Amino acid sequence: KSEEGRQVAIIKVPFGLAGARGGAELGPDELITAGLRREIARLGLTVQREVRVDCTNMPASSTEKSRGKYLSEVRQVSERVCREVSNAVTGGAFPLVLGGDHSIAIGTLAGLSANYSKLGVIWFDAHADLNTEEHSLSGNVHGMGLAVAMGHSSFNFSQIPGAGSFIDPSKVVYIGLRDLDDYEKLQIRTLGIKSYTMHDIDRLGIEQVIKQALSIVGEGTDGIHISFDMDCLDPREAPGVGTPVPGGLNYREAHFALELLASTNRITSMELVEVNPLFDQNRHTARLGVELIASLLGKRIL
Ligand code: B3U
Ligand code: MN
Ligand code: MN
Repeated sequence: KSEEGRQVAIIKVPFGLAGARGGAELGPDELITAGLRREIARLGLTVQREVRVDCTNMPASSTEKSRGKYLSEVRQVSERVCREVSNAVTGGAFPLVLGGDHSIAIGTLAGLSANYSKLGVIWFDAHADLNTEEHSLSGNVHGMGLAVAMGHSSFNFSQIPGAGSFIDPSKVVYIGLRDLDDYEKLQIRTLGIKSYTMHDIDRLGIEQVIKQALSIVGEGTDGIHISFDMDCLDPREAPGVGTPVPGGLNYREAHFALELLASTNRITSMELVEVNPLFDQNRHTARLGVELIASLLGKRIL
């Protein structure tokens, strides 16, 4: 794939009902205001389209009995995100999905799985997002996205119109974990999901972590998706998130990680989620989000 003329599809998903506290629905506009389109233009890339997924006027289904909060809203948004992501891929553009809380990954992964028969996923997050409605202690669906996409939830991923097959746990790698529920720890072991916790990053260094991660998601896959939850970063770097957890990635680790990924020319999509302007200062977190997207899209220092 040549850098020349690469097309990007910006897919904004202003949805925040599935997070722990409101505000993530303001994320996409905040990222645009922070200069995302200018950064993309500077890289010589073209924005093929910018779409805003409608996240309003969704009547909740009254009959549904579930411990997952706002599950029917998440379902509707997932269907719309799936459609837009799928359209972007078939239209030859790089899908760049802007959240929104992390539940929007359900739709992103549905749309990608329709187009890639074997998708690799690198999940940057303080959390594993591996809860199910039955096991979640919070009921917040943003903590369940990967479980849904792997088919471990009663939220039926395959019922999303256009969705492909479930995400294969052996092709998922976590980076930045440091806040896990007991059930999630058990699931990571049972499913054998490769995890680079903050402990591993301290021990190996971020370069080694990325190299190892790439050897896993890069082998036998026809696409690699980066799901980037801004709370993977240390709250000192990114205060504007819904659920900050101390001890995260620092500025240089995050940029270096995404630069290394970009240099492989193998990344086929990205989503950046959980920017929450209500807890930010001076748009700091959104600006960092824009910078990190630029690194993943190929921005270099020299
Ligand atoms: N694991 C907890 C906390 C959490 C997950 N994702 C975020 N927070 N952002 C839960 O609610 O499932
Ligand atoms: Mn997350
Ligand atoms: Mn998180």
